[in-house]
Amino acid sequence: MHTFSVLYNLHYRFVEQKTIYTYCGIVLVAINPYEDCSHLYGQEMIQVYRGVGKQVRGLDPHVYAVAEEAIFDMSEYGKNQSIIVSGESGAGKTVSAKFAMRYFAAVGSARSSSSLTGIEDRVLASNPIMEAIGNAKTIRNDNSSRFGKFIQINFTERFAIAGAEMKTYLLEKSRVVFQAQNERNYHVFYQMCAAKDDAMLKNLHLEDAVNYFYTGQGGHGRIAGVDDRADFAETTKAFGLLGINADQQKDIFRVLAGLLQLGNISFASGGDEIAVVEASMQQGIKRLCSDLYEIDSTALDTWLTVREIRAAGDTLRKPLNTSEAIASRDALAKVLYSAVFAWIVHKVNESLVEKAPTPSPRKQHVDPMSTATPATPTTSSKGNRFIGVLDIYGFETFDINSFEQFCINYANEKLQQQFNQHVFKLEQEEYEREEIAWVRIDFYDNQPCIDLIEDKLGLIDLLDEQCRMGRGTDVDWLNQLRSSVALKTKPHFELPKIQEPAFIVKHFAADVTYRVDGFLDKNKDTVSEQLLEVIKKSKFPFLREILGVEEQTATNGTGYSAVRVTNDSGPQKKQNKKTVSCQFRDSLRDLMMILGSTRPHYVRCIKPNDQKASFTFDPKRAIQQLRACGVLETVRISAAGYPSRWLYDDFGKRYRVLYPEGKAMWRDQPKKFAEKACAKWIDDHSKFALGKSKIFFRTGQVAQLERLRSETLAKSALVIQKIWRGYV
Ligand code: AD9
Ligand code: MG
Repeated sequence: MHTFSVLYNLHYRFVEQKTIYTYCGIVLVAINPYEDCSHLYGQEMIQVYRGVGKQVRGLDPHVYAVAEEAIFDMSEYGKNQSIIVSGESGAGKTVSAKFAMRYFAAVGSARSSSSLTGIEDRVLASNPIMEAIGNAKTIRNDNSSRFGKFIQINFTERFAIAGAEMKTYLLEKSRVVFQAQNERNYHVFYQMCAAKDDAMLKNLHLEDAVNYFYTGQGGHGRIAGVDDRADFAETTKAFGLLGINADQQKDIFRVLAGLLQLGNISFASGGDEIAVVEASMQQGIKRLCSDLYEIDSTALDTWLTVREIRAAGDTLRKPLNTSEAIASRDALAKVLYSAVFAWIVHKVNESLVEKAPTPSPRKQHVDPMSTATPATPTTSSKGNRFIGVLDIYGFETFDINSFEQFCINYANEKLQQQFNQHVFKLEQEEYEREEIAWVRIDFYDNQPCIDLIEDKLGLIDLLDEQCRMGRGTDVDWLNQLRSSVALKTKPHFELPKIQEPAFIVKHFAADVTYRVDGFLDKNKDTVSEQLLEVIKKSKFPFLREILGVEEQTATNGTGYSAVRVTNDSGPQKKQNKKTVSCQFRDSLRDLMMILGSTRPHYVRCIKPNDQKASFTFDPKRAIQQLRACGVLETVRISAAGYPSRWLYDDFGKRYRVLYPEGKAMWRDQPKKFAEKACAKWIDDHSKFALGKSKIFFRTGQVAQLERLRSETLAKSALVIQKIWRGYV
């Protein structure tokens, strides 16, 4: 019954009224219009919501309303806030998150003094940069986020932006070397190729993107409606705004151009299945080694096709076959790309720390925090409050799903759980605190699925165990899953009916079949030590810098021997034993802790059809998402519980006209007043409940009281008019 009416309402508002936002319980539902709706987001729209505070729920639903509510709650309750945007791939999370950030930037700048140096612009400029290096076209979304992002915007006590800090989560590295049909590598590569004659890219010998193996696997590489060349200009402008100067930009592009060259190195079989670099590659290798990376080409040639093995104190050289050589080349490319990514994130963060203004006693008086801001990003800016905006990769399923989808969908499970706990637990606790009798609402608890993934002897544990055994293969791991007694009892784990190297996880959003090929390598994420060493000996300082070479020498002088580079959000660390999935589990745990310490506001994005058709609503697709993400349950909880509540004092003040018999009771005994007034007007006494400090109402009751209130006020106005006329 509720399902139908929710669906009907959303459909009506979306298709007939072209309204993309609707509140469902505490959640703002945003349906992707797939049409330019700039009129909804202009400066004048910001003005509509700005400063409205608590009453914002009375205005049209909007992502700006949610942002305004967060600012109000931050000031009213002195608590950190978060805006959690969720929904499947292509549903509109990144767009929503950007508008929330735009709102904060507008509000934050208006309240800050004019002497501040455009921190708001810098916060916004981080978006095109992160999209250039972390978003790509998939078959689900032309601008799909391939990393998770939590941006914490710090506010001063007067709600000026005091800086920001961005944390990123697990970038999809495999995309750097592989793209499925009709997909692309990260946007930045296509932007560079489209702008290859730009002065910034001179001497990089760039060609069209289709000419590179790393950018051409998915097809022609163009996206309808996207001008890569213009986007290149936007990316460089944003770099500039964030203090990454032209020389540094050139360095970044040089490393990326080198990656494209590297990817074009192919191998031939030189007999006995031993790989040799294709003879025709010499020109490309020369470019890469002398012009771009300034590395030793003989060493590169050698270590692309040979691996050093240490056994019992001896070192042996083992020639690689062609597929091993390709894997080795690709591993290097992935390491280099993530190093560039991490370096940029680090720089962006440096620039988002509000520089301490020239100390002036007056300024310090107004805002003591601004001078206390440390030089490097940190969460410990005491006294400041923050609003975090979370925009991660949405739940996704493709024809073939691998380790990346496993991690992405795991992250979405965690987020869904956070939502359940907040909505259902919080409501429950409020009723208990207020000692109100009510019936518990069952909700779909996804804890068992999370246990399956992250618990002891769960999927991640078993994967790690297999990775630790030197010779384990993907299929060995699958066999372990097949024979695991523990997994047999898990309702969220299944094996496919047809014998294929895959397993199925029944996620909250859908069942997903994961192919096991590549899981082990992607989880280990190792690169040939010798190959990396070749790069580290480069004469190109930036290349050494992103690989942390100089930093290492400067700090302790030891040789640098990292073989695993899995940290997306900071410079590389020395050998780190943790596997990718383990690190991801830890970082998700931290993220949940941060979110748990904030007051969350939820935006649920819905993808209304799979054709990207404008204002087109496919009820089947919508219902599936509404059901999966718990929106229907929040509506149910609103209907079965008491969605509206008033503190007795506030209730008395507003509705005193409804019980004039009580005289000053509304002020002196507000609880008694509420009881009397409601008993007088609401026939069904189960429609309201008296808590310890608040009165609670079922849906529709407050609207009814409001109607009565305005009628009574109108009547008394009429009486006054009559009396007045009687006098004259
Ligand atoms: V993913 O999980 O990162 O693959 P998102 O982030 O949920 O996904 P995104 O925000 O990138 O999806 O939206 C996809 C596309 O839908 C955008 O590029 C727009 O073309 C379109 N979109 C989404 N929201 C809006 C909107 N409010 N107004 C207009 C929108 N177009
Ligand atoms: Mg996105």
